[in-house]
Amino acid sequence: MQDINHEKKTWSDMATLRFGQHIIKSSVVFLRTELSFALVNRKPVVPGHVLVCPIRPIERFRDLQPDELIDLFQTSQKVANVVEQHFKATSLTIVIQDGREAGQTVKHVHVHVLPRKKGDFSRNDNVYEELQKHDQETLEESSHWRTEEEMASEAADLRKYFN
Ligand code: AMW
Repeated sequence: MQDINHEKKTWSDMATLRFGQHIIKSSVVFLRTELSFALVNRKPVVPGHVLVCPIRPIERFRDLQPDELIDLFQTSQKVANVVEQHFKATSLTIVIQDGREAGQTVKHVHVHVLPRKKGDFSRNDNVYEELQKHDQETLEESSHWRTEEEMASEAADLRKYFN
């Protein structure tokens, strides 16, 4: 039988983090717990659009163990409060695209947290269309990504809320 606890411990001990196929630099990670981490987005749909992931690089929501699920949602709640405050928003969109047909492109469970403001989209639910579109392969050119410096600077600002 697979030793999930051993596997979780191994992942949480790792110095670098994986986000699906991506290796994530610690400079863009602003919160790390025993089982989860939060990073800034290279192509945010709105300012402050961040991602919260389990450390274990599992693909689907159903693959989360109960303690990973609890940690992921507790971490997402803390992160949501911080980005709402930091980006002077008044609401939040909190989304998981679970599987390819739901728009998931990175095969690693992640919670999208988006600070929302009055009038940020001409039609409120357009946010979902933007989420679906923003990282499609045809649009995924590195020229559209934020620079590492910009991402690291935002992560440093957000990290201060958790010290
Ligand atoms: W999915 O469409 O899989 O629900 O969302 C993937 C998200 O991850 C997108 O918001 C995309 O911009 C973001 N993203 C992809 N690769 C990276 C990366 N290397 N660093 C930061 N954000 C990333």
